[in-house]
Amino acid sequence: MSRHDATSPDQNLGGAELTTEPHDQDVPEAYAAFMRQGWGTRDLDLHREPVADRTAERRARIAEAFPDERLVLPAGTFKVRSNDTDFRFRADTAHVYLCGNLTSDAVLVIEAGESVLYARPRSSRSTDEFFRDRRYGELWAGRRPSLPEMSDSLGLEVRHLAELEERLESPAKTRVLRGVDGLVDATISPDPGRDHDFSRVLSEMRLVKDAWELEELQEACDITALGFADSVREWDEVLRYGERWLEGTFFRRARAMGNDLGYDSIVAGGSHATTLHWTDNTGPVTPGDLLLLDMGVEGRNLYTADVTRTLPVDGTFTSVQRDLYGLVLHAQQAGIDAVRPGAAFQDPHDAAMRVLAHGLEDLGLLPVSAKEALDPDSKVYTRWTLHSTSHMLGLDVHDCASAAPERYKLGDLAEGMVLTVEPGLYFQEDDLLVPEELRGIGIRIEDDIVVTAHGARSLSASLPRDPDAVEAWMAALRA
Ligand SMILES: [Mn+2]
Repeated sequence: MSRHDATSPDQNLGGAELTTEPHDQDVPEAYAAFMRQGWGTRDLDLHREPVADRTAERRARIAEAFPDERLVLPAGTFKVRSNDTDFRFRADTAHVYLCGNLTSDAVLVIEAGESVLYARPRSSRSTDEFFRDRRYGELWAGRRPSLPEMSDSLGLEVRHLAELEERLESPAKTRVLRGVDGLVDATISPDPGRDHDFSRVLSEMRLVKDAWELEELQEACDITALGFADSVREWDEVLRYGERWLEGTFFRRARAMGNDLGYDSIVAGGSHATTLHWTDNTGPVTPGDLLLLDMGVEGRNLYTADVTRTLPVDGTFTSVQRDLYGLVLHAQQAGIDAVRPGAAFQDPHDAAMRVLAHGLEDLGLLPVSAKEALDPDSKVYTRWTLHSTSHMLGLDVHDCASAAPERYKLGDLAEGMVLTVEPGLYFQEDDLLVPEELRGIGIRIEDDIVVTAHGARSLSASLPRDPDAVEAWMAALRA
């Protein structure tokens, strides 16, 4: 069985085919034979992963939802960036949620009350893989944990990946989390209805976070706050090199204390802020402008923050900037105030949009009254607010994306859910319907809010939002 994944055609299962390059040196048999001998043993010092105490209960829950079925959840594999250069591997969210494994190519199988992780073992010294394979060889890519080491650190049975094919080919009613591993997808014939249902339940079981997950999200927010502070501390370099410097500064903090970024940072100076997902980050940072920073650290256990601040490049807001910023802040606070158990998921959005629509009416921009604009059949104010106010947050930045509408978008909030509240105002540079002084201004303020027993708590409150506090914070960091 060889891997036939569109993104990585030369992958292989169990080392049957080596991942090599045309410029690699020839390997005469004398060299290969010499390489295979004379190696000692060296264990990896792995601790038991904290998630290992939680995954058995999670697996029991998903098994209960689909009794008498085989559930298959791949970790996924590498994606090529260019030729033989891959993007850094990041395991699939549902896979991580259910077994905690972070290594590539592994596949979790849950069936009849038992779970097995099929994983790629440590490179054997009896084949050429360890010194010749660029993607999986130990001397190229590092030492993978052995199967017993994996089993100890994750707290479940682990078998060789080469045994997976036989397991998947034995008859059973099977559901697969599709779109993660091309080989697994190709091995099991699709049943769109059943597989969609599986994906939906996997999303819905992550809607409510437990205490440990909330701690992980808090830590991600705390590291994110440090990354924002790093950015302001380096303001002279930011002015010199522009958006690119900030992207690098935040990434350094994300790597130093977390796993990675939860998503590509949005570093948007001036009118770039009116592009909602400006991730080119190639522009200047210009005095007199605003700078929109939407950045989040993914922690070591892959929970991510998602925070936005809009800062005055000069350290102080102009009066026009301050007025608009105040309007967005007022809208955001109205949204946060609407977060409580039993409220509709849409309530924070509706609360924030009421404030923004009335603010736009006060600015004389709406072609109709705010009341009329807020009618679901009109929504004309959305020309300047563009996006929804909230999304779930967790292991994915847009978490639980496959949940049924009635459990998420059209559902109610419950204690333990974590969502963003992030209204914005965006006046495009070429928008002839707004006064010239507003064109090219984009403002968004975003915090990560956990639904508590009686209300809400912000996980990102350590970063100032109030305009006076923002100015004081910037001044202190730049001093
Ligand atoms: Mn967001």
